[in-house]
Amino acid sequence: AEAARHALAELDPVAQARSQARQSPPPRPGTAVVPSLRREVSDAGSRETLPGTVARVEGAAATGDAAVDEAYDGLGATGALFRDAYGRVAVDGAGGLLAATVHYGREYDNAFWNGERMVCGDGDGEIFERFTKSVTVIGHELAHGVVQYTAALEYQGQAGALNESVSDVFGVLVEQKLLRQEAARASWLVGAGLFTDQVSGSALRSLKAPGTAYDDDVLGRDPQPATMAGYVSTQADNGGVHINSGIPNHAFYLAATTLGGFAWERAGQIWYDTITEQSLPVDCTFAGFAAATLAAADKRYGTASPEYSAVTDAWGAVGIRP
Ligand code: ASN
Ligand code: ZN
Repeated sequence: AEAARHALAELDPVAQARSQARQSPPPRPGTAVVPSLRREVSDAGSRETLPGTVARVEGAAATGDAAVDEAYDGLGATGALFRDAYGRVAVDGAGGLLAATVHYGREYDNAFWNGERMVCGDGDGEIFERFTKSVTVIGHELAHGVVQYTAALEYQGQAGALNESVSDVFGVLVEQKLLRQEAARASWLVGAGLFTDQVSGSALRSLKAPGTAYDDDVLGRDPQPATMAGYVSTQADNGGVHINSGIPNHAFYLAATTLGGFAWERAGQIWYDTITEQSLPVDCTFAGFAAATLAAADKRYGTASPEYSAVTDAWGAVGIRP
């Protein structure tokens, strides 16, 4: 946690922009300028009313409220991934606000994207700690926003599981880039550190080993399958969107670890190209998404590339034929 906090401070895009401004001469006319991110964190004061009261805006000093400051740093790390790896400025891709509300509700055991902002509860202290503790969760919620503005996958069935999976993928990539972790060294966990020590579990989900993130008396066992052999047909959870997401999650993990190096660079680029350039139908199936990742890999790297092979093999390994 200390290392992550240090890394967050180091990679703070505002601090980076300021130090670059000090070190380098002003850009000549016609030179591209990297647009800066605009963050805004509000405080719901334990009510369930949004957006709440603005607590910290871009460039303002830390407040001392851990949830506010963690949200601010997590918005920065997420904004930095999308901008610096993929050239996307903010969630809307047009330099809009990166917005969050914290201290939502009383003992609220979740975080979500409401169509405009990330919203985080403080947790009940029995099962969950505050949700801002996990930068992967912050990345996950904001990635729901990116999907809303791009592929707009409906939140139902396989398309919903893809929506969830894309959020998990970019959630873990936010952390991996922040910590500059190579694929082979990363935890591939979403929501590590959210459970209290009363829960038997390490995280909400694992892309490396879906189905193993927790096994607890109260919560039960992590229900995620890693392959189509374990696909769960259910009406619950919008048709199992948080369950079957394990399958495309694991395909991403396999592609990224086969390629090696930094997962946000080639595997992440292919997934980003897929949601932004492949005109996915809103009711996209797993097979349709797999085919689109291959089309994206072909477009950027060609069919003879290691990238194309790694993605092909990854979908095969989880039992999906594009
Ligand atoms: N934390 C959940 C998610 O972002 C909330 C939800 O189910 N909408 O997927
Ligand atoms: Zn989600």
